[in-house]
Amino acid sequence: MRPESNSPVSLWRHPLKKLITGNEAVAQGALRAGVKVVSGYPGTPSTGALTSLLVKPDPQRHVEWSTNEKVAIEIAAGAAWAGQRALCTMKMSGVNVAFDSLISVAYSGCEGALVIYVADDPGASAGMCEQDSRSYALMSDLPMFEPVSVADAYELTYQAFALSEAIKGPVFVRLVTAVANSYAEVELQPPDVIPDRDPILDHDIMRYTKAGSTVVMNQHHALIERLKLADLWLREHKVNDLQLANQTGGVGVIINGLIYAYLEEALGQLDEEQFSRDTLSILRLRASHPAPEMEIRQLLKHCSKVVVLEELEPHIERSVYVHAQQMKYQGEIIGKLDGTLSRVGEYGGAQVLRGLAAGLDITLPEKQTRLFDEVEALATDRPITTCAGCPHRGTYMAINRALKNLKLKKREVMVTGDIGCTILGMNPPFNTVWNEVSMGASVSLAQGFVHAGIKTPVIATIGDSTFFHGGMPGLLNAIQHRVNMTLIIMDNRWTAMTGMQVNPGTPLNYQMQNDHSLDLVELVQHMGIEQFAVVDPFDQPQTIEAIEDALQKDGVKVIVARQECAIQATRHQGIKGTMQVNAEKCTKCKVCLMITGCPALCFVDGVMSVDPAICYGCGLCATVCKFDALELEVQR
Ligand SMILES: Cc1ncc(C[n+]2csc(CCOP(=O)(O)OP(=O)(O)O)c2C)c(N)n1
Ligand code: SF4
Ligand code: SF4
Repeated sequence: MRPESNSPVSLWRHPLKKLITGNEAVAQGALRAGVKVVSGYPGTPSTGALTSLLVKPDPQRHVEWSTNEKVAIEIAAGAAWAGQRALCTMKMSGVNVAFDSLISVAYSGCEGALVIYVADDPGASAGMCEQDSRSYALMSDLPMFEPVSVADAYELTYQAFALSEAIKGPVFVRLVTAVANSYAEVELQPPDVIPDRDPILDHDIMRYTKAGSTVVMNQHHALIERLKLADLWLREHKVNDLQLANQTGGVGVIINGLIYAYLEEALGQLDEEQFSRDTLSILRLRASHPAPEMEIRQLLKHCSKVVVLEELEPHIERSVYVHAQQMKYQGEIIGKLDGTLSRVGEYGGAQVLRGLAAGLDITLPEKQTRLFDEVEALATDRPITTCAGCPHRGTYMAINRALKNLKLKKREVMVTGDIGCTILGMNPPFNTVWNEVSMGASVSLAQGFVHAGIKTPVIATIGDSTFFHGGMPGLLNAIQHRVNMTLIIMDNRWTAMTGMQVNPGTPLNYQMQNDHSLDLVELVQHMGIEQFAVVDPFDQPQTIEAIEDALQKDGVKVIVARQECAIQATRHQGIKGTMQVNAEKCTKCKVCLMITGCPALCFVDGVMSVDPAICYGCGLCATVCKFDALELEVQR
């Protein structure tokens, strides 16, 4: 890609070695490509890419956290339609949100560059579905790069911009958690200057609307043609690599993305007397879509067995079967569809080794596989808890107390949950929340439970960012259909779980320059709700009363439980204070610990104490001590 600008020349003229993460590598690749507009919504493991671009704002580049991924992709598409280079970032769940627009944008293509960075999470370390976003590349006929390493993420993001402009269509870059979060030293090239392009105003309704079947079908044809062009471009730029063994009739391995990094390790584990490296052919994919037809066919022609090594869904494997069928291939295809490998979980050396061993007819000693299985098992269970001083603790304590006061059993009252730190109300000691689906789903799920005929109160709980992202349409629906439910919006002013990004309700002094802050309370109370209250979850009597009140009334009731996230509040203002245990008054009943579950409370050797290093001074523990044994030393 060549600079086309007379904008200020960067002082950075020589390659620079830097230790960066995979996320930062995507950001650096985009900077190198002269990206002008960047939008995204936070989500582990993708968040770091956009965050790193916010560190040093450049007046020529617009970078923002958008309200949700659909908004983000529409912003990036608008910029790319106007001829600029745009990047949009999200985690895999975000593609589900963005896809309604993305498929339409894919049909229209773009004039500038549109690169979509998506981070998948095989192994579900971030706690959502093990979604394979390659399915979206297939569904939308968009090319997808799959970098193998941090350095590759840098290189291929840069290439993605070039490919997008070459074919005039959006391009995906997909990382997995292990690449997004790894660190490596990468040689960064001086960035291209941002092209000084006049924005295009293209009034082409045949391209940019879906008005009529002819329009849509023409766009569909064009989309398919762009994918063919992408195939040629990828071959021309040698993105994928086929190494055929000297002899025919051996084993061929097709391997994509990060797991290529495990190939050498796995080969090293095999007994060299049982196979010869010279008979092994390898097709290494750094772009899995479009699957490289020519190379796959060459490999099939050359080998009597083909092993397909890919995490999650057998996408490449299926396309190998299609080509094999068309070529009347007589050999064997080994992967997931024959049951050798699993569609579940992150792949490492173990799975690569299993696949290779099956292809090479080598029986692995049981010890070798068991060791890997044990490592996998170790990685499964991790308890999660809220921080000391978390305001959500106060909300869940108040819900539980209000139910008790109304003589309702917890098991009889449906409390729907949502994404974010708010979901931690599902865990002991609260055990309040029953379910979690997707951003905003708590509000509409609750309505389904009401319509199902539940006679006890139905409560929905949601965080502020999640409410802005996807909860608002659900609330509008509840208001329109006059559903008897209580919505509790836990407004901690930040998008906390993903690392404290701003959202529309974050106070003005933390928003980007020129941005606004929206008052969630103002917004919601004018929506036509039967009952509305704003409470401080650290004020237990006030919060309990508001919840009890709401649960006894009909209609849509909304309570905003507002108190800043303790982590952010500590950063900005320091802790509120430190709780002390008065040993003379403490009866060692442990009620404070059992009700709050606060990690700052410790009961060791028969003595209750508070860890001053993590206590925030929220005061919640003191509200449940009947003996006034907890005394707050105020510090602010
Ligand atoms: C579609 C989608 N996008 C992004 C995420 C990642 N994500 C998980 S929790 C969360 C933040 C929730 O923030 P908020 O609702 O304010 O609750 P808090 O964590 O602050 O309590 C986000 C963005 C996701 N799970 N799904
Ligand atoms: S990060 Fe903030 S909102 Fe999340 S658990 Fe900790 S205190 Fe609560
Ligand atoms: S005041 Fe009590 S509940 Fe609050 S952070 Fe300190 S120990 Fe935990």
